[in-house]
Amino acid sequence: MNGPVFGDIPACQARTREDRIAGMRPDKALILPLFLICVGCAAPDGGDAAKSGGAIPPLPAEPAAVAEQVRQEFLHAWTGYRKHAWGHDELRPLSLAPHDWHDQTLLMTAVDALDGLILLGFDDEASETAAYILENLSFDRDIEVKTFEINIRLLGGLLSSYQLTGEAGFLDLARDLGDRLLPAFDSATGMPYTFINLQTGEVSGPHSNPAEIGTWILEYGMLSRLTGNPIYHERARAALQALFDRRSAIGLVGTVIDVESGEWQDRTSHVGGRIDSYYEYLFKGWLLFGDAELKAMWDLHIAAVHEHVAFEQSDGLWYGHVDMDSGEKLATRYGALEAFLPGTLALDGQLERARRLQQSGFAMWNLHGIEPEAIDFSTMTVPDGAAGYVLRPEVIESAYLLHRETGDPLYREMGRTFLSALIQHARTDEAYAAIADVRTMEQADSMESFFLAETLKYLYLLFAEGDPHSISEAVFTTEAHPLWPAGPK
Ligand code: DMJ
Repeated sequence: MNGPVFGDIPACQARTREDRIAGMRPDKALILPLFLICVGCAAPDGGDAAKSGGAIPPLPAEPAAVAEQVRQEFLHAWTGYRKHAWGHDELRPLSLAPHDWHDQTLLMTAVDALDGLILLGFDDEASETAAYILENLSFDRDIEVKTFEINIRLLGGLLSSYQLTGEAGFLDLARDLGDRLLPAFDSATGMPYTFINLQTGEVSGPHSNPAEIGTWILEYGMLSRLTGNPIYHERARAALQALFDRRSAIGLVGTVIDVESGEWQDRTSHVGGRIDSYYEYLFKGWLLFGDAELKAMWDLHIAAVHEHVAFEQSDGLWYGHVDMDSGEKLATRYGALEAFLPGTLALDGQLERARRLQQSGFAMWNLHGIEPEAIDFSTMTVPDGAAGYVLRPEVIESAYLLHRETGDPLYREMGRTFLSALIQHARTDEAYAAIADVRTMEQADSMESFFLAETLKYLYLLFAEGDPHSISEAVFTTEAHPLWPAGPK
């Protein structure tokens, strides 16, 4: 299960830090001009715009027309997968070859994308995909998988597809997968191991992290609700509790923990990868199941996060890296994964912070015209090894949720910037490709399944009018699979 490998390409930035900061706190009137500036500076070698023949046409004015354009981009990416990688986990969009994470396929992109095909109204493609999954997907495989990824991409996808279609086969597959993942929770602490063999149940990887331990309650909770078997919910809930009980005296968690001993291995605290969706699921576990204890756990953590992990700078609000015990500030690093937080804060009604942090995420996007994996926000530079963009959704997810909660057109303007940049730099003739280095816009041969499952879904919903499939009543999993407390209408 290898992610894309990014090249080591020198920076191209000529602007000073002050110039960048000045361009990063745009008021509404400045957003479009800034976007044009960023597009102009983003690809010194001519980039993908040159490859695809120059300037892209402007986006339509009407939100519904932009939503339709996103639909067409979704279809474009889906068609590339359908044509070149059907029956496999992923498309490699530059070599136009299929890619499987393991020796045997788990149909990752098909399962991850199916509820999106349904929500965006691609009925024929959805029917064909549903039939293919039901006929061909099997979890009786002698392969070692990453428990977290399989849960969020596959179990979450199957549950959403079941709620949207009522097709019993999806619930059968979800139950089978849920059962196969259960032995992962048989550690001394009840926190799940990182890996499991789907056929033998053999576990490995005792060093895990809050995100991978704490991102189960939505999927396993819904599996219990739909099957009537409480075991899944119980195991996910116990894992959350075990993790919460190991918080520091100031209410923070670290980055790596041993699920056998319960000892922290890395005591760095932040809101990015390896911690992010633990916090997200405490809040959303309350939203979906009304579990008031989860809300209290979220409240305690998020107050500590605001107190110790937030960095107030002259250019705005950021969240960096601190020591989980002392709160000592360790690094001024913020990234594409951290950008989920404004959306979750918005759902909790913490709008002022959410708005300010989203502006920082937007500044990160505009630094080079597409966000890198991370920046050092004290210098507004990209650290070594963090210049890639793997088509991540989080800053778009936050724009969607902020727009939903505030109605402020600012967030659709951000969405236009995101969509234009994706079309200009990440679109290929046959699909979409990750960006190896946002300073050069060189593309990478990867199209993660979350590009369809999350990035384009949130972009579509940001502009869609009405309430397709009563989506406003759904709670989105961390992989953007909507789950409805009482099913979609
Ligand atoms: C997705 O698989 C999920 O959103 C996860 O929580 C974080 N990483 C990717 C997207 O960036």
